[in-house]
Amino acid sequence: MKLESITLHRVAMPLVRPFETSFARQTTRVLLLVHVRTSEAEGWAECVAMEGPLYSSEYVEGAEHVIRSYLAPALLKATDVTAETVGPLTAFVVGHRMAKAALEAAVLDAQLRASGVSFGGYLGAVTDWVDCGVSVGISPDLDTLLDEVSGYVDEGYRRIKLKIKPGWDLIPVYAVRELIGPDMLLQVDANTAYSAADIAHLGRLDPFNLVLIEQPFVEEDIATHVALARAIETPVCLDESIVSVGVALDAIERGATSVINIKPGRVGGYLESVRIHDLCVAHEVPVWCGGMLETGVGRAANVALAALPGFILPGDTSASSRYFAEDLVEEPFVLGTGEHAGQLAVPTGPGTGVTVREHLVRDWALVAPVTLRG
Ligand code: NPQ
Ligand code: MG
Repeated sequence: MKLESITLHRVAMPLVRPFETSFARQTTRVLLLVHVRTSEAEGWAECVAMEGPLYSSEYVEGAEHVIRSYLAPALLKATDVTAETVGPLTAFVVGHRMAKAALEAAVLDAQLRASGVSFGGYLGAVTDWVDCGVSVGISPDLDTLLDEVSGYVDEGYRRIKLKIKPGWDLIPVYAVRELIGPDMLLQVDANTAYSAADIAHLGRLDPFNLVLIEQPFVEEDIATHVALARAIETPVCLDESIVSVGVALDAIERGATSVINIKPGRVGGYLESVRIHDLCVAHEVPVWCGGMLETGVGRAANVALAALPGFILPGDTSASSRYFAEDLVEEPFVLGTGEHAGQLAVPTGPGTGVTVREHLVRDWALVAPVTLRG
């Protein structure tokens, strides 16, 4: 395909409740949407970078800048752009995986719409419904936390993930385990808030029968994750550290991670996500799909990815209503009922299968859109 233009939209959406992690408290999701026009069809994608460089080094204005100055010019001057060529064409730029992933996903959406294939069909989905978990922020107090968790359990979520940090760990985990009972899946995510000195303390989570502990130490520190994995019973799962299939292989071989969280933005796209998925299947490492407070645009693609066979744990693929009162797409993600309680249906239409409500993109824009042409 020939890529004719790339339009960047910076949008702000209020969250239904503040979302607090060990690194930030967010009340609004500021996000970047990428809209491409090609010789064949149009495509949309969402860049998962946060407003500020707090989860990773990428952030919305940085992603816009690297797309405008480096990535878009390389793609707009190429004669044949497909999802498969976006990676090679942008490989000269070091890092900036979230920006690259958004471009690749937008091109993939256009290409699949042109050929009438869904994301799930293209990526290799094997199920029509995926199991959903929910990520629960750090609360001002225990009562608020338990109220929030009860609400999610009532909604049908199949797994609870608690955000933890030093000073907010054993007590909330104990209280939530008491509330939800011994059988419900429960896991924790520290977003790098601990250090090697906390290994014995983290071992005190073992009695709570957690599915996993996610990313306790800084992303570059594989060795301390190896030490933790040897010292405690709870499986260790890396998120921030896993930025490519190569790092995933290294972390698996070293015993730093026995479960992997795949976030397409973090690893540079859906194609790299499938490569990590395939690696994990070969090594019998369970995977699950992470979340970055996506609108329906990014959520649709994530739900399709989560339908691949290695995704055996429920993901952070929650319903749209977990984060937003109103979604940016005409088909908000709503949890199923009956046998599909706690699940989301994998979209079946061409591309992501969702339709962007462009008037909302205009109404919620923070700045005028920018269109780049060759
Ligand atoms: C995680 N996500 O797994 C992240 C991190 C995260 C669903 O827990 C704004 C945008 C705020 C993206 C806060 C979940 C965010 C964000 C946390 C991502 O580590
Ligand atoms: Mg995480």
